[in-house]
Amino acid sequence: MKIGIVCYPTFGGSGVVATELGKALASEGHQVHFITYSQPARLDFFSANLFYHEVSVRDYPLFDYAPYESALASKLVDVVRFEQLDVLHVHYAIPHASAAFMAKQILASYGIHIPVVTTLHGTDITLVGKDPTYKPVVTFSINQSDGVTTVSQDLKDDTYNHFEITKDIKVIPNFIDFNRFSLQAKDHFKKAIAPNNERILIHTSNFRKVKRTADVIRIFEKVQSVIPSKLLMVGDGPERAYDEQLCRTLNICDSVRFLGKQDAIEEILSVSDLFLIPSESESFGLAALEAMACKVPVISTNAGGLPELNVNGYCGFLDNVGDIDGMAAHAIEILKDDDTLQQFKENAFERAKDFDLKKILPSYVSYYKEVIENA
Ligand code: GMT
Repeated sequence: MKIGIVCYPTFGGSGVVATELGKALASEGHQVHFITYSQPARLDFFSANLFYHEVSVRDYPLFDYAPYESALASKLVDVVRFEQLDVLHVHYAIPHASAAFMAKQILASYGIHIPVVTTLHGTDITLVGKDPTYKPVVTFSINQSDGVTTVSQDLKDDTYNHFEITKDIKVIPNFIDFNRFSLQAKDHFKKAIAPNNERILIHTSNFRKVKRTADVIRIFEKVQSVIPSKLLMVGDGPERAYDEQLCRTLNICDSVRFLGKQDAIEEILSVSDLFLIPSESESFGLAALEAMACKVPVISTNAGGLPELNVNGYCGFLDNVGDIDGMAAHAIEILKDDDTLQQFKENAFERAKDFDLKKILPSYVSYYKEVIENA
């Protein structure tokens, strides 16, 4: 197949899923065309089946806001026509689904029919999409898609609950590529972070409010008062400055390292003992799956799609949003002795195998075929 993929090219979960999906499809012999405003973060190598088409937005003094959606729709028309694509797969509804609808209408005037698959990733529904600013456009463009997928059953339910959707939605969960995410020997790095063999806790995110990163710090503060440990905060975003200040207030700066954005996240996960993801809402929790693939158990909230990934008492624990005491107690339970920790680590790895790329990729391929046949 010739597949067009539209996504945010950043480190965000939806962009990562889109890029990894495109790479995997290309390695299976499909021709994959990424259409986005800059080179996707993880598309940093050459493959004969991978193409990148840049959407450039012409600025003009009249514009306070340059019209990206129109530029994207125009680029989609161009790429679909000249590359003769079979299907367009857009990740994150805003504004990709409506741009794809616009392109589809324009292409129809050339006698070209292009099926569109929209994958909803989370905040495009739970936070941004249901805001009245975007809701009519999001609802319309989901209903006009030829196929719609969500990354969890919970996000599917949310979509039906908050929007008037007439389409069937298929759940295809996030996946993990074990070729990249697996435990690596990084003893020198572990020694540098935890010279006295302290436990290492880790959080990775974009430090947005929805991630409740201050809860990470507060949970850690309780854990380190019982078990010698260190905390790695990976990523960057609006809450980081507050979190750094909170570490000072709690007098734990010596035990917390803010590492900023990191490419080789699997190396940092490889030295970690416990992943903390106390999010307010999380449609799936790809970051937690990446941790589990590297044998890191997970303390999470029971929000959104997290219960579809994290299995309580097996590969981690789930607590209510904001239950800092509960999450700290469960963290201590996992970290309290080597045997317990090792068991949770093995279980985390076993659970991650359910989301192996090799198992999930065929679902996308057969869904494309179904959508193309029925469109
Ligand atoms: O986690 C983020 O804030 C990034 C966000 C995105 O849209 O790029 O991630 C969402 O999509 C990921 C991939 O499908 C999911 O694993 C994340 O759970 C989801 N984030 C939220 O729902 C907050």
